[in-house]
Amino acid sequence: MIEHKTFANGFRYIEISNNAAHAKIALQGGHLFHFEAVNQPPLLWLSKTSFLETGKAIRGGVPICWPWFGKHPTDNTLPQHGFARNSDWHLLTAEDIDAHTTKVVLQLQYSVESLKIWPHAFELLLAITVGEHLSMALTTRNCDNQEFTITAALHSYFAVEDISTVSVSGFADTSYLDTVTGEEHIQQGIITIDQEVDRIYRQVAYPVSLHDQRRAVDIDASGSTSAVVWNPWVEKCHAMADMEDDSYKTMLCIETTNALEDGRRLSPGQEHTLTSDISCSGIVMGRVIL
Ligand code: TA6
Repeated sequence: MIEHKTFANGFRYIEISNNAAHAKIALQGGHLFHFEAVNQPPLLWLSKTSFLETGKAIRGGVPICWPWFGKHPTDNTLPQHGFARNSDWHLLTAEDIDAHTTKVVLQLQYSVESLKIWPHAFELLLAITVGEHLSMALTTRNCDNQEFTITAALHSYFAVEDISTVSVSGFADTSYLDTVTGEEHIQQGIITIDQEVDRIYRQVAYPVSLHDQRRAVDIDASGSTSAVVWNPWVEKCHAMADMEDDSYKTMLCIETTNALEDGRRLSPGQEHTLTSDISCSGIVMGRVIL
């Protein structure tokens, strides 16, 4: 079932329910802000104090960072993570493929406003498939007569039961830029989180997996050789208006990206698709299946 909903403040979203999962997608940002498979706890973390209002970025779910990831490379007055997450997307199609699978395609195209801050003609398509797995595919088309380069992220916030018990596998021996210290490192073994972590991993061999006490979340990707792992920890969390002080304990971002050297240069007419396919194993309502 696909329902079109609007909050009293005008914030519009699509609510999807099928036999496998339940999801909510805001038209602002093409932003998936809820995904919950049947008999599982929510996959995605959403801040209890997140804005769900026009013009304000949502804290949680899967923000689309595009056409630049992080700070703009040359102009600090431009918004962090680009403009796609705060733009109004157009719903192209929404269809139930079968009783367990629903597919939604959203579109963002260049406009007078976008050309003022990023002078390129483009089409961006986001396909979100809600089923036993969650699949997202972000396609960038160069509609310009000159080449352009993008960096991007499917900035996924995962819900975890207790950050102190979380481990992330799949990154061993991978090099990363620690953006907290500016240092380069090689990952030794699994990732655990006991301080602020903000890292861009290079040459990632997907799939990677997030484990907590109640489940394993497997993240596969294509069109990407990079990934970001982020937890703001105590002080940054406290400093953010749209996060509660102890929020860092129940979230971890593992982001499928085109970051650093993994940015993509597109010629006129060329397109690039970044995908993320996310599945869970090992749980039924909190019980680990052996
Ligand atoms: O992906 C990690 C990151 O770039 C962090 O540096 C952190 O600032 C985060 O994204 C959130 O960014 P935002 O602009 O949503 O506050």
